[in-house]
Amino acid sequence: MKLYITEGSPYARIVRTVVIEKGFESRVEIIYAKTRAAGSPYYQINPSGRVPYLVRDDGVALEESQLISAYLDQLDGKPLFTLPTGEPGWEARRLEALARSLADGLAVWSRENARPENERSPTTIKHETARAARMSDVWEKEINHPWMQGASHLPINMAQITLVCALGMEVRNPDLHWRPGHPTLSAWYERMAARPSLVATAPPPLH
Ligand SMILES: N[C@@H](CCC(=O)N[C@@H](CS)C(=O)NCC(=O)O)C(=O)O
Repeated sequence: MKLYITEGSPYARIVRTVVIEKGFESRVEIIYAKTRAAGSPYYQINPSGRVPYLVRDDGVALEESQLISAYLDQLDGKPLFTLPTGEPGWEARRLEALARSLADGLAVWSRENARPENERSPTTIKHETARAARMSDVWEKEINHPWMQGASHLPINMAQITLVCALGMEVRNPDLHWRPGHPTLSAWYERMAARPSLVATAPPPLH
């Protein structure tokens, strides 16, 4: 299988982390795609131009990090990320959605930062800065939820992976400072980000 990614995409990082957690490194070839560039050859492969994108061995291709993660998880018949039933399952989904919401806002902000300076929208940046601050406050409390608790040597879940990939965007955005005032979240992040799959997929800082 081929997995198209960019090094800075938190969504691609979610899937790359799943690949490693599943032990699928030899089955999934990682390919760097050129996104957001007119005429990119990647558009011949994925017309939407987005990553992550998994092209299966049978040629069928999948978009969307949640779908790709679920597909990979079930591929060997030994899923790692099955959710509990009933209320604990809704809590797990709620927390994953909350982590994804933070990632979505941070992705919009990063996209804005990547534009030429005279095309950036101060209104959008202000909006996303405020959203990230509110969401970090929420996560400072939610991180105590039993579903989020974990150590780098315990099994990991999709809400935890998604939140690490969202918060890890700090190295790509010099104006994102989610740590001050959030000691519990910061300590949690340090613990979780030390996990080998998350170390291996950490985005390189922007320079
Ligand atoms: N909901 C999608 C989001 C994917 C996404 O937004 N990818 C961005 C990179 S972070 C992208 O490929 N952007 C390129 C473009 O918009 O042309 C997922 O979870 O996979």
